[in-house]
Amino acid sequence: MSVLALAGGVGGAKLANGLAAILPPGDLTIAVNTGDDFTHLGLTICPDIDSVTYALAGRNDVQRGWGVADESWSFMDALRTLGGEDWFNLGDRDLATHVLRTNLLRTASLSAVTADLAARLGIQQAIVPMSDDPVRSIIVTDRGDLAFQDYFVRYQCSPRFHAIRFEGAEQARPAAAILAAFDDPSLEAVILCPSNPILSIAPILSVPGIRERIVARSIPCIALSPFIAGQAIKGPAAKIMAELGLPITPATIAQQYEGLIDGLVIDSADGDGLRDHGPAILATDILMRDPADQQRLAQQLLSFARRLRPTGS
Ligand code: FO1
Repeated sequence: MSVLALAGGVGGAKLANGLAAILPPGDLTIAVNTGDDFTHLGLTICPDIDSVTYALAGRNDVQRGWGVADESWSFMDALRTLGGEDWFNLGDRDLATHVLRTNLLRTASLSAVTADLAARLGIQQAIVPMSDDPVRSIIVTDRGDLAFQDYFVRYQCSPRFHAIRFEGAEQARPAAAILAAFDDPSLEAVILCPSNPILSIAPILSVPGIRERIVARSIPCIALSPFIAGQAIKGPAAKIMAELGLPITPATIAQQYEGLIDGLVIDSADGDGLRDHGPAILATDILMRDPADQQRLAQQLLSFARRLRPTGS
């Protein structure tokens, strides 16, 4: 079964890892959010690409949720001593990725550099930025418009969330490998990973052509809820939904993806309240505690996809 997965940070990386474990490498394309990318200390940082890459390489820090395991922080210590900006943490091992990427980007596209770095780490699956053109997520808050990492890391998501906009999206084109995945007759499912729908998946869908291709498809599109029993599994999704006046329920996820998905995977703790309207529901244990959970969920997801017929067909 050939799959295109749209992924943001931690939740996306976990499911991508599960899918990578059960699908032949050539059958998985992971389209990754680059709205969080920014230039910091002269380096191009692509946090979601890094989360997916480190997870598939088995190098991710499971506790922290971002960066590399067995990390050391000499660079940050030295930077602090020199009075440099220290609100964004770059571990010593992680730093090598950003330095090499920044250097490679002088002569190659982000798609090519991402594929190159993944291959150097022994990854066979296609990890693809949503676009090679710059798209930047800007968070509209009660403290003004904030670049994504300022909102997320510098201010720890404490400003009140009003809206998000995607600078550069109108001019952006989907990365060639994403268009190729959509055009591949063997593509059997599009998966919206259990990433934050507003912060992580919406930027991918903002790239002209991606949403349209999902809507026009003749294959199932399935989303995974990032909520369990009224709580976000990780990150600020619950806080943001509350600030937007939206309940922390699968119905909110179904609403965010209205017109886009045929199926929604939710936690058993959330029941099946969507049975009578909206997408088909698979209720199961969606918490991915370890690689075994990731593979089980990926397997259940693919079986669900096989059973579904796309909207309108
Ligand atoms: N997240 C943090 O909460 N604090 C950090 O200092 C931080 C540093 C960092 C460095 C490299 C990288 O690839 C990711 C990093 N992240 C950090 C994670 C990142 O900001 C977010 O998890 C994503 O942008 C949201 O998906």
